[in-house]
Amino acid sequence: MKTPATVLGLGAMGTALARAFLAAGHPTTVWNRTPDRSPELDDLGVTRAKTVADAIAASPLVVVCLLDDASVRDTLAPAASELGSRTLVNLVNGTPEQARRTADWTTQQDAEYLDGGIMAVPVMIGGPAAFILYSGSETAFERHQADLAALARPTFVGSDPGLAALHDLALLSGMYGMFGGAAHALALISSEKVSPTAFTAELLVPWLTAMLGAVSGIANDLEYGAEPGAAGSNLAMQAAAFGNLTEASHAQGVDPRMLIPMRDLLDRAVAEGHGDEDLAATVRLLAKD
Ligand code: FVH
Repeated sequence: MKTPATVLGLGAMGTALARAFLAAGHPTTVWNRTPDRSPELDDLGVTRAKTVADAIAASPLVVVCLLDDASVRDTLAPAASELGSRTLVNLVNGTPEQARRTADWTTQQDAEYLDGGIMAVPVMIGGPAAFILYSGSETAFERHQADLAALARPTFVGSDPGLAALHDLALLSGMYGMFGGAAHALALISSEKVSPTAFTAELLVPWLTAMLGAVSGIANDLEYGAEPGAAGSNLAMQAAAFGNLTEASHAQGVDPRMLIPMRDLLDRAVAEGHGDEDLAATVRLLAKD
């Protein structure tokens, strides 16, 4: 028999997680603050617990997928005595500090703790592109790795419980930078009679895809140092050209707010003597704050 699993929280993500456990044959118990949410799970054979304590008692593997850190604390505290000898997997978005605090609290309840960062949207859960980052108890990860694979590809990033959140937030930072840049690009292109869909498919996506290669170059520079003469696009040149982005945005009636922080960072890098270096210099400036 597959390991019984409990899911606390039936929002969009918790529902997808419960559905994936059921699809993989895990006896699945759920609890949600608002009862009877996601009725479609009933036909799939889910067991609904009336209380958090009953839900935790039903399974050795307990997955929490609530809104935020405060809702996790409020939900688990009254049922703390049920946690002993179980593995608590916290997939709620949070900070490394919150993860470490919840890990300490969970260990005090004689339970094992894994923190997780879901790198997927609900529709991707159970599919090949989804992955979930885990940190915390390596023993618990090894014990439940096959069970957790029902949700998404499990990737262990270290025994410090804060590491999954750190990786998660770093990946989301990259994602929001891309979305912010794409939002500005689309605002700029929409200031003239240009088709946003054609622009995106034919130009923006291929351009961003090509530029992803440059990110690996930045990482190599950070880890191994710059290759001599490698700065083919030095920062002084980039800072000089960047003014055109903001000036043209104003002229087209587009708010340049997404671009200002990058412009300021490039200007600072040049002012501090890094004009002949590449973008790794901007990472070093950010990391010094
Ligand atoms: N959905 C997504 O695209 C992202 C993908 C990456 C990971 N995130 C994180 O997953 C957590 C849950 O997100 P969600 O999408 O399931 O969120 P909602 O659909 O808004 O559901 C929220 C659930 O939390 C329950 N809840 C809220 N506050 C409390 C509380 N004080 N006590 C107990 N439960 C609470 C809520 O219950 P109800 O409103 O139905 O009664 C839902 O079950 C989240 O950390 C994302 O950042 C998702």
